[in-house]
Amino acid sequence: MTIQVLNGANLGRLGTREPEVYGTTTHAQLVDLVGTAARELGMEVQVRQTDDEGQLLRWIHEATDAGDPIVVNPGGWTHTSVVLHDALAAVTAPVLEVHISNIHRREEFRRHSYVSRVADGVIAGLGVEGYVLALQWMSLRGHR
Ligand code: DHK
Repeated sequence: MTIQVLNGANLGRLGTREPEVYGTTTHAQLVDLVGTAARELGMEVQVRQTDDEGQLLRWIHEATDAGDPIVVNPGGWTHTSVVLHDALAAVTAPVLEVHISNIHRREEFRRHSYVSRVADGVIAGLGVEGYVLALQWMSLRGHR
């Protein structure tokens, strides 16, 4: 079993994109952070990012077929994508939704998530450490 950490639109721009909102950790550093945490927890993890919504759907379909748990930060698709909701609705393994920023403290349009309805839990506002916390929860629940 591999935990699939899937990052969506604009998350490849971490580090330089609105650092006051998303911090200064780059996506490459996030991959290292998550990889280190996974090793410490004895888990297999794969971290990927895409700006192509179809690609994100295909990765979700692959994870669904493999029975892999998913940690997903869809970026802006969180607030817009019925197709993302529908893909995640078919996942039987755990799904955690992660946001680096606290989406409830920001613009009104970020308050609604199509993903939360089909996620087991949501972590928002805890920075990139939210991904590590998501892995810890997976580990506590025995998903590794
Ligand atoms: C990332 C984005 O790109 C935004 O579109 C979301 C999320 C919030 C985050 O906080 O990680 O609204």
